[in-house]
Amino acid sequence: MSGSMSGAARHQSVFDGWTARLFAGDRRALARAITAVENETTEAPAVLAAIHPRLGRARIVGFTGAPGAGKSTLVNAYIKELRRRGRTVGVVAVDPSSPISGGAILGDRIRMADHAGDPGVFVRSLAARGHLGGLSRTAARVIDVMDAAGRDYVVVETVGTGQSEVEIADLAHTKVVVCAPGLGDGIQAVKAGILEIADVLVVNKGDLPLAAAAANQLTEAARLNAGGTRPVPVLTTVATTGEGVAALAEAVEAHLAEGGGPRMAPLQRARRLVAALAAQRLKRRLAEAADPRLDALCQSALRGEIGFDEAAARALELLAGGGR
Ligand SMILES: Nc1nc2c(ncn2[C@@H]2O[C@H](COP(=O)(O)OP(=O)(O)OP(=O)(O)O)[C@@H](O)[C@H]2O)c(=O)[nH]1
Ligand SMILES: [Mg+2]
Repeated sequence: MSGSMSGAARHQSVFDGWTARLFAGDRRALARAITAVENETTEAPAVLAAIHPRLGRARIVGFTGAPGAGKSTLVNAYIKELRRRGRTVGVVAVDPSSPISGGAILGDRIRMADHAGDPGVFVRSLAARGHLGGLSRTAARVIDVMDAAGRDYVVVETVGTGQSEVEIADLAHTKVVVCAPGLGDGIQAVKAGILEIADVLVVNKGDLPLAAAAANQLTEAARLNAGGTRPVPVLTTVATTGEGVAALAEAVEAHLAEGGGPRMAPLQRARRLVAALAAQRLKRRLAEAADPRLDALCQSALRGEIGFDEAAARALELLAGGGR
């Protein structure tokens, strides 16, 4: 068949052409690859296979925190700092709460529009998917595409409200938790388990009156929580002016250099994601199971005949063995 390629071969060579552009940093190829994995089009498996050998180079930095704490504004300022340092950036803004084109995503677009026209910055917003774990899976893949496309940093913004959706920020090497005065003082932070997940704590809106008090409370809470080990750094920023953002970038670098670092294997990330999704499934199955044996187990635990831990272990056995 000299001279004419078969359909499949032609398809493959077209595909090779645009993945080559993807790896060369072409924005349109990047947009196309992201759309493929986001919408799980017929091209998606080929994209995932093509990017696989190239994963694990980007530094992934997650920003999470209460709604309105200033995450998007801070991410915007952080991007500016990374660009000043000559780094290329991919941004994944996740809004688990709003179905499609929610106000927050629109807001993110506007706030990050500072970088419109800068080829070194690529922003993609993701909205919630209808099915369980869909958003985290999509986010993980979009991060991977940006990583494979050679972005030095991938910045992920998520609202941390303890919703049941897998915490997407878990996919990051370094997690920045953003608080604002009045929203997240020390005691609230401890209650919300913020100290356990944060690698860097930020009190944003440092220009507001209660910021210094909030920073003091958080610093003290972090010190107590560390129990003699080195506490999580607490920084104050004014995202709207960029004040404190260079120090934030330094704190992120310090954490990356410490270990969680850029070489945390994609496999490890995948493992975390699969474990979290499996836990969600189990939880749902246990909650929905109408199995009298399960009730009997709970009764036994209530009566103190077996421990709750033992009941949990047997419940898992029931699910595994019961064919349900
Ligand atoms: N005074 C002050 N206002 C700020 C600062 N940073 C952000 N803001 C304002 O706080 C509001 C919320 O900022 P966003 O960046 O949208 O906050 P967010 O955490 O991304 O919000 P969601 O994505 O909706 O959860 C906006 O009106 C910002 O202009 C700051 O450092 N100081
Ligand atoms: Mg935002």
